[in-house]
Amino acid sequence: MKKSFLSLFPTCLVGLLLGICNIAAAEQELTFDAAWIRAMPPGMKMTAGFGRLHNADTETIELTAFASPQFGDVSLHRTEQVDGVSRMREVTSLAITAGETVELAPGGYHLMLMMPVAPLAEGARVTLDISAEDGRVFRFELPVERR
Ligand SMILES: [Cu+2]
Repeated sequence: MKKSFLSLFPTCLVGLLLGICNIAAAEQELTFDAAWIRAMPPGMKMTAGFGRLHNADTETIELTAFASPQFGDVSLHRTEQVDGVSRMREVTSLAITAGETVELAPGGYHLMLMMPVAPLAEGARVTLDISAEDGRVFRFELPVERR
């Protein structure tokens, strides 16, 4: 019992070095809850991501850039109804006030992920970096799901 408890320490140190230990990712000021990426049908060159962005900080966080090593281009889009026609436009900056939650959902805000480096099967995970205007970068791991 005592031995297995102690053996956790070297394991976790290695985990931290490899970036797979959750301790380092705790207490982020920006959270992305219930986040997921839609699984792409074969041959599809773009997909969308959803979830709830929440500002747990005491000041406004202005999101200005989105990136993933698994996609050539990532941006934030918003679907709007214009004269009864649904269309998407890019949102280049999104300010989330302290304590505010912004929902990314089909028909509204969504991540637009284009030019996948490799096909992403259901169950894969996508690394997403969200940059703030003040230089902070928030990293998330999103599961690929078929819904
Ligand atoms: Cu879009």
